Amino acid sequence: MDEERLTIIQEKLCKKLDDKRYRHTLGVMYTSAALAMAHGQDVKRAQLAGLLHDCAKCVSNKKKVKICQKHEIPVTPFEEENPFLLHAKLGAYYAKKKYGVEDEEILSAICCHTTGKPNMTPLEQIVYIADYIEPMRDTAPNLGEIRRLAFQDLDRCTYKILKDTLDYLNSSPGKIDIATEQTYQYYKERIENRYGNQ
Ligand code: DGI
Ligand code: FE
Ligand code: FE
Repeated sequence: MDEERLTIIQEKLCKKLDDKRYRHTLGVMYTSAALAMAHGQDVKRAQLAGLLHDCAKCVSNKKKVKICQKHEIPVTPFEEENPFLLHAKLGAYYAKKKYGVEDEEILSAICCHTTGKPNMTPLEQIVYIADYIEPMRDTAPNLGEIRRLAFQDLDRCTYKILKDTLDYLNSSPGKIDIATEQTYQYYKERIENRYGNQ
């Protein structure tokens, strides 16, 4: 993958996303690259995954469901009720079909970037984390601590983000996707097994 390919994709995305989303996208791209450097991962692949993670974000919710059904992308009843969640799955589909990405790990990083999933690869964790900490983000609690953790320990950082996301979502009942809950439980156990109960 070369710089030219990244530039071509950026130009295309700039037209598909609103201005704020595009700037967030660039933030996630560079933050993914920085995290890849810190954790000995492939910088260009992290950059490409970060760049494309929200490529389906600016499709209307109604269309998201329709397009998924049309292309036989499975939609759970929870996703049908909360269709914004589908931008991740649909994003992976677009990355493949519209942006020519064939790297399965990049596609899966895009696919799970909103809820996470148990036992993510370092690349998947990097995109999940970069989405939460990129410089334009400023409302989440504990951002300072989470940003520092991101460069030190991917598992502990993933766990902290999931914990804070669940705390935030728990204020509105019936809002938690099973995937988010399962991911949280997985990383909770992983951290406990590593460090003992804390
Ligand atoms: O697309 P972005 O806004 O950049 O970020 P994202 O794809 O991570 O989506 C962020 C939102 O997703 C955030 O407000 C928390 C929400 N989210 C994550 N897991 C769940 C969830 N929302 C619901 N309703 N249920 C979940 O399980
Ligand atoms: Fe997203
Ligand atoms: Fe995002």
